[in-house]
Amino acid sequence: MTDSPEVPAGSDSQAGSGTRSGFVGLAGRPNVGKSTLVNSVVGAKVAISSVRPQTTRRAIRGVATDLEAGTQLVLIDLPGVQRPRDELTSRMQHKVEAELAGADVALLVINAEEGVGPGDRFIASILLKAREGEESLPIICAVNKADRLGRNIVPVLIEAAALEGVDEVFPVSALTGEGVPELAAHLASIVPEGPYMYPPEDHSDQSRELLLAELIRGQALIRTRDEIPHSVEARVTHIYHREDGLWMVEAELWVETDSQKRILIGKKGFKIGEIGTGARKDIEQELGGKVHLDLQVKVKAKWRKDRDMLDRLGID
Ligand SMILES: Nc1nc2c(ncn2[C@@H]2O[C@H](COP(=O)(O)OP(=O)(O)OP(=O)(O)O)[C@@H](O)[C@H]2O)c(=O)[nH]1
Ligand SMILES: [Mg+2]
Repeated sequence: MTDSPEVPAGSDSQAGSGTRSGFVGLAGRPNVGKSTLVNSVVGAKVAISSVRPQTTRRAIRGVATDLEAGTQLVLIDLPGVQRPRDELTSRMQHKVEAELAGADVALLVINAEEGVGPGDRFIASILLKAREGEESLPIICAVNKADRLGRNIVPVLIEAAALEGVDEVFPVSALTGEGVPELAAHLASIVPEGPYMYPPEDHSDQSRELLLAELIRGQALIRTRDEIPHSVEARVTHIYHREDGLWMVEAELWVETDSQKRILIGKKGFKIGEIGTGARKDIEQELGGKVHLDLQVKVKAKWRKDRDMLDRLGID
């Protein structure tokens, strides 16, 4: 996606003269805070985050445009990388490699609290491999969760800078926003010159159905434990804006077994009620109006291993 440097910026008829715009692929172990960082740079909840590893399943693009500076970052929030275990995990990993191959900048995210470990080195090596195909791919490292360490972060910054291929290191806290503007400004300064790739008012490339489904899945993730979070998928089947202004949203939550379904529904429907209420609030925020959410729990045995199902869910 990197434009050839010989082409002068804005040389086509598009508005874009003097602007910079590019794709930033985020790579990192599960749970280091990639999605939280994307939301922080974008300034809106475009990607769900949770304490569960492997929260992100699809590559989601968050768009951050600074009209004053004339820059647009398209942040690709990727699933956390780890050894493939099943069809879902292995698809997620392939997605990461494919997206990185097309990125203008790779952003390696590390958890400051845990320091640089073998998993981070493995991912750094994937980035180096991606760079082989694209000579100029800069590799920037964000050492996240800086709020947890204070000044003790310095040794981690040094370890990160020593990783092969890493060009620059930034301490950040995606949660408090500390260090994020500096990181974003640096990224904006190194993406290629060229016109914006998304309308400046956009925050995300996801369809409304997908974004709302993710908000529902996010609530299911934070309110369940053990094997449930990995087995849950959400789908929005219908969105309808009634004349009286009420949004009607119909959605399904999928699990793989009857016992998971019982857990998700809970005693007297308590759990699903809690998930529904939380999701409704998130959806109201997103749609900017009152919402009626109709949420059904369904058993779809082995959906995570079913290629057709993964295709239909857009996890490719
Ligand atoms: N203290 C602190 N917690 C953070 C920070 N950034 C993220 N977190 C927390 O870390 C957890 C994981 O965040 P996510 O953004 O879901 O992580 P991720 O890297 O996208 O995870 P996967 O999608 O599973 O790969 C959540 O509980 C976040 O609230 C940070 O800067 N400081
Ligand atoms: Mg994530």
